[in-house]
Amino acid sequence: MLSIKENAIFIADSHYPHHGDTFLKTLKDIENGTIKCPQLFLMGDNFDLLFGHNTYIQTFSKEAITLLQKLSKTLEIHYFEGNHDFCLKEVFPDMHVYAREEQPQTFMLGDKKVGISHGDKYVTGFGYDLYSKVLRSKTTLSLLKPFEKAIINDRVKKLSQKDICHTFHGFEKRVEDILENYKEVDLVIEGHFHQSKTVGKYISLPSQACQGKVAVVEEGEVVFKSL
Ligand SMILES: [Mn+2]
Repeated sequence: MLSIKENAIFIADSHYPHHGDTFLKTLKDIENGTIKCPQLFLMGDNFDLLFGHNTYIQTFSKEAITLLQKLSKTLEIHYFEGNHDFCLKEVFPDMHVYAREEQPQTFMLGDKKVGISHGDKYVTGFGYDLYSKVLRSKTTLSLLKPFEKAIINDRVKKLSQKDICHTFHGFEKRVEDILENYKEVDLVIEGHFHQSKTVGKYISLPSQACQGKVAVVEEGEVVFKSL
């Protein structure tokens, strides 16, 4: 089983480029050595809209994509696809990319078993499951082609105006339901909810877009911090 390394960084829900450019700045700092990390976890929704089988959508985030492709040649990067960024294996061939159906993955942190997922895998309902599957299929994305610029432009415009930072009332109850699916692990790390809080063994990562923070492993503990 793979291990989470000391000083590993978890970046979740950056929603780049519509909600700030901290994501790009962080990647540049990793490249130039200002930030040192042996292992990077991209926890999903790092891009506000990005998917494979389509070149037009990549033009919105070209610099960050190119930089990630370069970094992944020498840095161990694990990308847990989110609901805004998917079908990424062809975009990032040198990363470990986990599609929704391949999540969660289990890693070791010291002697603890850690379940890791973007956060939209469980307790979402049948409609969402079906929607996710259809949206993320190569066929659907290929069918979009004749209309792709109009559809993508419209989607991008709506997403860039969306208010994405909210307090999730009743979050503890949702966590309880999610944890029903994580009985075999000692710790769970997910993004998606933008809550930046820990509930029992459940770590809801900060959103880089909302709280401006990431998670870093320091002395074997997962801490939230601004870089
Ligand atoms: Mn999400």
